[in-house]
Amino acid sequence: MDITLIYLDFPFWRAEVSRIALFMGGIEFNDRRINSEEFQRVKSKGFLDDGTLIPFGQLPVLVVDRISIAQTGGIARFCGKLADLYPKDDDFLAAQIDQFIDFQTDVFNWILFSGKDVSEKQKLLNREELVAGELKTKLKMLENFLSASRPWAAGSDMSIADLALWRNMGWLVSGTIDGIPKDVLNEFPKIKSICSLVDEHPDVVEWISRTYPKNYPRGSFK
Ligand SMILES: N[C@@H](CCC(=O)N[C@@H](CS)C(=O)NCC(=O)O)C(=O)O
Repeated sequence: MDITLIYLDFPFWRAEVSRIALFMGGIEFNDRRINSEEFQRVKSKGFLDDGTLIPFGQLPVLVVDRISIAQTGGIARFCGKLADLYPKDDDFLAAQIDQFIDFQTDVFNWILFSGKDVSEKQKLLNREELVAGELKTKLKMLENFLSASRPWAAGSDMSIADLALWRNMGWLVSGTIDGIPKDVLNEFPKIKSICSLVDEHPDVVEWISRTYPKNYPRGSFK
């Protein structure tokens, strides 16, 4: 199987969950990173400069034997199955994992649709209000939902749910998002514990040392 994962040249969770799953599973793939300039130019056309199809004009895209597929969740599940980080024959566990993947999209959307200086007219949430209100409320719900007796988000083993949670929470506490404090996870030990376990996993450490720029603001879970 010839696999290429296409995304921009940074470790955002949408791509990272699948990149790391493939790496952990020892699945050979082409980690294709395009620059923002090319993406901005081609996204409305739906094709990269070399003719590769980008369905919906969005990234990530996975190309398997020259056939493109889009959407973070579907790509992550496919890569997760190849890497044994997502079940092939346990539909209920699969759904349990899916809920954590979809939650990451919600977190991203709250950030996307909020801002530092927003006017009443824009009807966007101010970041401070977001942090104190919806974000903390939902993170608390996530915290309460995670099991105290299990190290991972779903099931008894690490899965793509943990990879997605780790990377998106790392972005949240990285100090690079206007108005989101680095200590936003401080009240949530179970979330931090999963993120620390992923952060310390030898394959993840190896992947980071191979692909992340030095001093990349990954966020800390200590
Ligand atoms: N629903 C898509 C959304 C992907 C998405 O929004 N990707 C961003 C890059 S992180 C993008 O391609 N934005 C360009 C656009 O939507 O026009 C998914 O889950 O993969």
